[in-house]
Formats: sequence, structure tokens, C-alpha cells
Amino acid sequence: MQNSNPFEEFYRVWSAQELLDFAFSKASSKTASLPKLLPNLEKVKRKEIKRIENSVKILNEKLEKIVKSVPNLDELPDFYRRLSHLLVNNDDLRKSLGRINGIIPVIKRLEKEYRRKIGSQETAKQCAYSRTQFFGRCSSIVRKQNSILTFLEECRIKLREVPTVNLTLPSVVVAGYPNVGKSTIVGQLSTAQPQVSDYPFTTKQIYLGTFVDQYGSKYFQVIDTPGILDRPMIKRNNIEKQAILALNTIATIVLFVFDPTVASGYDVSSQIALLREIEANFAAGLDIPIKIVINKIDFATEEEISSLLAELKMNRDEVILTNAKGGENVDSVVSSLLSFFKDTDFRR
Ligand SMILES: Nc1nc2c(ncn2[C@@H]2O[C@H](COP(=O)(O)OP(=O)(O)OP(=O)(O)O)[C@@H](O)[C@H]2O)c(=O)[nH]1
Ligand SMILES: [Mg+2]
Repeated sequence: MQNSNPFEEFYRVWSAQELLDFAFSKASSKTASLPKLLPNLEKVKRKEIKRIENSVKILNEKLEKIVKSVPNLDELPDFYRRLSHLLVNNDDLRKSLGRINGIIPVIKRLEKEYRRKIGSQETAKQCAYSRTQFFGRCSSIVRKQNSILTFLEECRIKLREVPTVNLTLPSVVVAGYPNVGKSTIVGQLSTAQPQVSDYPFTTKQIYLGTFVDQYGSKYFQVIDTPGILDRPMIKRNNIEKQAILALNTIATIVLFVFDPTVASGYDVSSQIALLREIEANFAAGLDIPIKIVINKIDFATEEEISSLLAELKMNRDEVILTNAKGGENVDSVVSSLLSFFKDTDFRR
């Protein structure tokens, strides 16, 4: 896995109109320098051909830059390839890049056709007319791709936000039901300042922060994920699937966060069912340990905490009890993670 977002260089995609305005206006401003003794008609021909050549050069350069700036999706590390598929659909992205790449030779052929046409014209007016005709046909080729260009710009905006995973640090994936306090914990644990609010599905994508000690040393990265509901995989939306992807591809250890109260809006048995699914599908198969955090202890009653522990068949000292909002016991999460990483080779 590389150490930067592979979509960082994704070139800004202009609309068809912006591309055409840019190419045609630049083309007119760069005129050919011509020998004084050339006959007038010849001068006009050269000037018009030059304008066509310039516009094609400018236009195709822009289109090529877009196509070349997107990495080969098949060669991307698993995490990025699958995340990009969830965010934008890789097949649509591939197809769209192919379409844009496909119009480059079409524009070149049109350029050739009009160079010849202008070359054989007999009046200056005809030459100018041919050039306008070329601009018209070229515009129609590019305009037909406008929805593709808009889609590519949407892809660029979404993919630019993909987090950069650091290979040299272990990854703590914070997962659980919506609204249980995952982002609050991530904010307390790391440099990330994710949005926190009292409604579910506040976090809609994967965020990454780093745990840095008081001397500035980095120890691990913390991945905030969207809430996951206990339901069949096929019913899960693309927001939930990003959390599953993080569990699947980058987790060294999972912090599974519980809200033992009714504050999150979800009952404890659904949260336990989700934990069991994660244990069965990810933790066991991939050998990823799960650390249980019971959050909102400032708000929870003693009965709520004991009944959750009973259902989990765990003792108090096997879990970490936190009040993430007040920062209470977050240091226990840190020390538990640090002691885990000390004895573990985290590289997967
Ligand atoms: N009383 C109390 N409230 C908390 C605690 N931790 C988080 N909250 C509150 O719970 C609500 C949800 O917190 P978030 O951190 O956004 O929860 P989340 O799990 O990231 O939610 P999603 O991103 O929607 O899945 C917010 O109103 C927080 O202020 C806590 O320890 N005690
Ligand atoms: Mg959140």
C-alpha cells in the first residue's frame, strides 16, 4: 500500500463549455507569425490553420491530462481500489475515462480534414467559414461528452477525500452502531477532529487521525468509520460498506464501541449482534483482535452497564468503560492500545 492518496493528482475536469471557451480563445490569441511577402490568401490560410492546430493542441492536452492523472484502478492496493468502487463505481469511472480518451483521435482526424479543406479554399471568406465550421463540429463532439465530464469531476471531488493510510503505523478501526460515540472517541484519541452530533449516520465516510504523544512521536493511526446496522450485507448501503471495508483491509485492531443506554436510539441486542458478525466475519478469519469499549458511562445506569456485560459474558476488567464526551478513561484506551502494539507485529 502506498503512502499517499493515489487520487491526489486527479486533474480538475472542466465542463464541455469551459474546455471549449478556453481552447478557442487561447487559439485565437496565439496567431502565426508569417513572412511579409506571402500572398494574402496564403497568409489567411496559414492563420486559420494555425488557429485550428492551436485549439486542438490545447483541448487534447487538457483531455489527456485528465485521463493520465487517474491511476490504473486494477493496480491499486485493495483498500483504495475497493473504496473507490464504493464511492464512484470503478466500472463507470473506467468507461468514462475511455470515452474521453476516445475523442482525442476523433478531434485529431477532424483537424486533419479541415487543414486540407482550408488548404484548398479559394477565398479568405471561405477559409474563415471552414474554421468556424471546424469549431462548430469540434464543439459538438466535446459537448456530447458533457455528462461524462460532469461525472468525472464528481469522481474527482469524492476521491480527493480518500484518506491517506500510513503503512508504517498500525491501524485502529473504531466501529460500532451509529451514534454510539465513535467519532467522539476518535477526536479524543487522535489528531482527527471528526464531526460529532446527536443524530445517527453523522459520519458518512472513513476518516483518519494519528495518535501522537506529548513528544510528537506517532504511534498508531485511528480510523473513524460510519455506523453499521445489524442487517444482511446485501441490505447495507455504501456508507456502511466503507466501515466494513476498513475492517476488512486496514484494521490491525478493532475498537468496538457500545452505547449501553438508549441515547443512541439503538438497542443493546442489535449492537451485540453486530459485534458477533464482526467477530465471525473479520476478526476470526483475519486474526484481528477486538477491544470492547462501553461508552457514555456518565449517562448510563449501573444496571445498563451490568446487563450489557452479562449479555457479553464479560467482566468489567475485560472491557474499557469510557465517557468519551468528557474525556474520561480515554487514557485507558490509549494505554491498552500501546501495550497491544508493543507485543504485536502489525504488518498485514
Ligand atoms: N453523555 C455522553 N454523550 C456522548 C459520549 N460520547 C459521545 N456522546 C454523544 O453522542 C452523540 C453521538 O456521538 P458521535 O461521536 O457523533 O457518534 P458516532 O458513533 O460517531 O455516530 P455516527 O457517526 O452517526 O455513527 C453526540 O451527541 C455526542 O456528544 C459520552 O461518553 N457520554
Ligand atoms: Mg461518527
